[in-house]
Amino acid sequence: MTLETIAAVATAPGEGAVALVRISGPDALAVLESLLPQGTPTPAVRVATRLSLLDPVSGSPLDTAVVTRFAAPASYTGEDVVELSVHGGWITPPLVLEACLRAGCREAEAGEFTRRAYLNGKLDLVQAEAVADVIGARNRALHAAALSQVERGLSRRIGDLRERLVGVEALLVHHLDFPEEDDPPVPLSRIVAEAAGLESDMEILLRTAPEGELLRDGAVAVLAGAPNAGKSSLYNALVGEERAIVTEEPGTTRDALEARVQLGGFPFRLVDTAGLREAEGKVEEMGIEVSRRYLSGADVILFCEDVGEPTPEGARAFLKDLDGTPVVRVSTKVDLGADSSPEGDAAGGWSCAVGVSVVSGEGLDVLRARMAELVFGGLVGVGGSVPVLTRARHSVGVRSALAEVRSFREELEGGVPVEIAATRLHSAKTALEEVLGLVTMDDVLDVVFKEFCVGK
Ligand SMILES: Nc1nc2c(ncn2[C@@H]2O[C@H](COP(=O)(O)OP(=O)(O)OP(=O)(O)O)[C@@H](O)[C@H]2O)c(=O)[nH]1
Ligand SMILES: [Mg+2]
Repeated sequence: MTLETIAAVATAPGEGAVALVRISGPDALAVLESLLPQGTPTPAVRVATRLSLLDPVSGSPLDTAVVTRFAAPASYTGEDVVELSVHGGWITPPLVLEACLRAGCREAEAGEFTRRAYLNGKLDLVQAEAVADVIGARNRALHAAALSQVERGLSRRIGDLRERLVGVEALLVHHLDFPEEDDPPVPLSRIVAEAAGLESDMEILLRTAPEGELLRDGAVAVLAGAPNAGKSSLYNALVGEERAIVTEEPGTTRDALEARVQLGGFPFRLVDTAGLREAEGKVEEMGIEVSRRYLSGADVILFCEDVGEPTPEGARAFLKDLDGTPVVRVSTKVDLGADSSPEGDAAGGWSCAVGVSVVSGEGLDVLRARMAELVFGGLVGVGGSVPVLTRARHSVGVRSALAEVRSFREELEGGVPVEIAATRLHSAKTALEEVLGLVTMDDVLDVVFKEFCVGK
């Protein structure tokens, strides 16, 4: 339990109709009262009350606010909380905050309200992290996953896995209670089967991690192809503004350009690169080297080919070394009417083929949808209903729990004494508890709450 009372402006700075100043801690009500005119009745809990706020020292008017009080433990932080809805803008919110500080509280650190909520058992660690993602999300898919986490979707799933581990432990106890009997009440085979079931459910959850983590970082989509294939034009079309220089001269783009875009609701880092060919000069050579580096780190490649021009051998050669990365064959400039039917031409190592034109806009929606499917296929369509591991911290924990359960099962099958194998179950449980934050070190908390804004 913390004893300090904290305050912060919870809304973003700048002009706005309303701003929220939040106060939390044992002196929250006292701080409020020192801002009210003498004789103002104490506002009732959870009732929006319109009140005049005065400077606690000079008594000069600060603002007229709508005040809502929450009494511990029924508040966001679990402490006494006062929320002052004041006028927005550059002056009022900081002025009211300063008055609160003078009335005896200190300014909150980034994430401190949510940290207190976690420490007071209002949220587990997964939920607390998800609050930051709901606020910070710049794509709908991460927002949906985070919202489901705030609503305990992922916590429940991890909690269920933990419950089942406890269940296996209970079976073990029963098994150990009757060691001499030929036919103990719980046969080893049943315990092995339970453990195997747990393993496969953990694997299913872990399968969401690669895509879930990309929801936060954005998938790297690299535009590549021969010079003049129309890469920069497509880049501009997907970004929605003229970022890259487009000319009819081959070899226009030299440096790689990167932009964050949301395609089909999913986050991408779109990269335009120099056309791939035998370089004609030092600068171009360096540009091509950069292209190659981007290609090797890509989550998806858009290989652009001018529909009217055969791609030179040299340009495609760069793709050979990329095992496993999905490659979309993009036929560009289809408005020029060259006869080709790229659709469905998924043979020859391409993941799929799409024809596009930045002039007519043809094919751009199809391309966006294909990119989303290729990179985020497992998540497309699941919306917020399936729990998704969105952070390395989650997958590290679940993966280590899985490894422990697997070793436990293998040891049982290999004849290792049950009592010894059982320590694995305990470690697995601890790993899941760490994900939920049921057991945590302060340094983990520091990392989690560092990324918050002040006032949350
Ligand atoms: N008609 C038509 N012309 C296009 C289309 N896309 C690109 N172009 C033209 O093709 C030429 C090359 O386009 P860029 O986007 O610069 O091609 P690039 O692949 O980036 O070329 P480099 O940077 O030199 O490798 C320009 O003259 C564009 O106007 C299209 O969809 N339709
Ligand atoms: Mg270019």
